[in-house]
Amino acid sequence: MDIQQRILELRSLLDRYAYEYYVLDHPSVPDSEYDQAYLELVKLEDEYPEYRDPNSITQRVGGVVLDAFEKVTHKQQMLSLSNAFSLEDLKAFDERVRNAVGKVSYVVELKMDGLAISLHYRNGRFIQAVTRGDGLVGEDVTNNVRTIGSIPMHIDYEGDLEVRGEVFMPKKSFEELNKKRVENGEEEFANPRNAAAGSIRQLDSSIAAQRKLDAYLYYFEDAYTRGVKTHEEALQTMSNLHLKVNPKRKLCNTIQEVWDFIQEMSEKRSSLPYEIDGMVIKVNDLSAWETLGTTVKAPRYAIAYKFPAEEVVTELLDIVVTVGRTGRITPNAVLTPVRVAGTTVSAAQLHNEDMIKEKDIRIHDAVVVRKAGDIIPEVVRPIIERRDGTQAVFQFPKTCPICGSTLVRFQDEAAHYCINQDCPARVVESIIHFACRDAMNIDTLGDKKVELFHQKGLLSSIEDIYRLKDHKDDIIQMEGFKDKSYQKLIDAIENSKQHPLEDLIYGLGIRQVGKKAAKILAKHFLTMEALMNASLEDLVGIKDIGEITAQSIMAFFKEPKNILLIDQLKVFGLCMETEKEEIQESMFTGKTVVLTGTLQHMTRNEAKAILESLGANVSGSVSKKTDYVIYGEAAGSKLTKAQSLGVATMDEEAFLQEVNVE
Ligand code: 0OX
Repeated sequence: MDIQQRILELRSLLDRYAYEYYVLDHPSVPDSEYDQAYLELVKLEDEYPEYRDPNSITQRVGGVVLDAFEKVTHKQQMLSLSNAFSLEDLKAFDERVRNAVGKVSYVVELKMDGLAISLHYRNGRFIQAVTRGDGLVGEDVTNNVRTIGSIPMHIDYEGDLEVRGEVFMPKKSFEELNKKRVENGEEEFANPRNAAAGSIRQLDSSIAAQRKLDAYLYYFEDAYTRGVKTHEEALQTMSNLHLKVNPKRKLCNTIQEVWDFIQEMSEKRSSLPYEIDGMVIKVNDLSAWETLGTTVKAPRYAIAYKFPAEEVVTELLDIVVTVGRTGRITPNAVLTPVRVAGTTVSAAQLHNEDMIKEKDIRIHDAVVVRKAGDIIPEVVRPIIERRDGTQAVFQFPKTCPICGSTLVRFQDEAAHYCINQDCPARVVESIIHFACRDAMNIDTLGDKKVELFHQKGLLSSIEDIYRLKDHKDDIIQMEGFKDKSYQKLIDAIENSKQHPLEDLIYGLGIRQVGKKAAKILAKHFLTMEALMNASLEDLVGIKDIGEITAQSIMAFFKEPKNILLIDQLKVFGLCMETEKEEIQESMFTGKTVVLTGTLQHMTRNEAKAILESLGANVSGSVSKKTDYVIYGEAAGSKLTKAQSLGVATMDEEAFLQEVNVE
């Protein structure tokens, strides 16, 4: 037989086997038969390299190594979803939909907790996969997506086709991966979503191939213009093309039916082989999608219902306090380790004394624990009925657990502070903060190293970081250090000197001065010297700098120790000034924007100032020339006019996200 023909035959046979195995979960042949065909294909492709094809099933093991991912602009924005948290929210969504398009039915899908992806096929061949990115521009992860067994490399479709869906890591793969990482002394992934995202962003596709990812597709681009009438039909069409679509979904005629299905799946959630973080409700009729349209970020024809955070019960073994860089004392609950939302939790922050008292949390209580925002563990409440007399009320310490000085609780503040500036815990924490990613980003100087160097007397203050290069002999003798790792550390420290002024201001750890305030201060004063010489009036005169922050900045620069620190850092050559900033590029640059309605987080004038700083022209009336209408509560005719003219509209939440204001 003709070699090329045999190769094609084997490929199509193996594609079918893969479809049966990964998509249908129902293989028709034993592994041995698959292996036989696979080996024959490998051999032929080896012997006849002229017939190699990146879409051949043999290439699913990966091997391409990139320097970086190419950026790709999505042909149509990849939208995200607005959120609902209750039946009331869903009823409001239903009402909005019915007001616009009349009676509708909904397709209710599981909300996969993975990362959104766009797949491109041309004349039946897979050609590109792009991550969502910021919705407008994503990254080309084609090579990594090729390694996902359930994504077909060939489909029966002529012309161009884009489909979108979610790449995820099944629970089983996640557990196996973390087990291996522990064995290899590597850090565990916090949850399957992070593991999936980390895998899809591997520059070496053979690593992605080992990660056992899967994908469900839920969106067929341009379905309506291609004659598809409903979302259900779009899903069916994709399924017929061998694209993997989640069969666990339901067509519902009322919002009550939607709610019942949500309850049903919420009960089954823990037994599913993958993580879901909610349900997605989509209008079924695609002509209604056209009528409803989208806001700047999300479609109006769909909404995500987010499950409440998972709650579990465990025992609170003890409460220990830690000292932060500002001297703030944080009580922490030590817990019997327990699995919650995908990871094992053994500690949770308790915030302050009042919170412990208000919730009446006692040592040896059975407590309800959950993860706030699915990340940070918190104690929700004690289970009082489980008390057996062994529980003890926690006595908040009177002295610092590290330096022994008396703790202080300022008026109107819930937290206690250790006010000893030389408290070793504060010194260590302030150095860790200075080196952290958001500040000077000395990534080779992590928590453990700072503690070690502090213990050995090499780091007693922030400026000592820039003296570490005088201690080569001491450092390379330490466990875990070699010539090379020492050099990496010193290089990272040297590089940090070029960091912009705003990072340095943030790194100083001035109370109340977070990333945003540091940026505002750098932009306003342009030099460290000008900031140090600022008066209280100068500071409170800056938009977004309040009285308390201004006081705190004044207090910081009054301290001789801090002035000395900055002098030293200047001598070491750190960047102490910044250029006057040009207009920041954003989606609003050069656009005409109208503000309407009552904004909740700022006045309209403040929003206008932000927009103008981004180079937007803020206008008072809506016309065809308007690019965006940003609307708050009780928006009236301007919003209606924008909608009728087809001008893009954006609610306050989306606007705040876009301009990074909380
Ligand atoms: C999910 C999921 C995400 C398509 C239209 C706007 C959002 N995480 O499972 N997104 C969507 O829909 C897109 N559907 C889903 N099922």
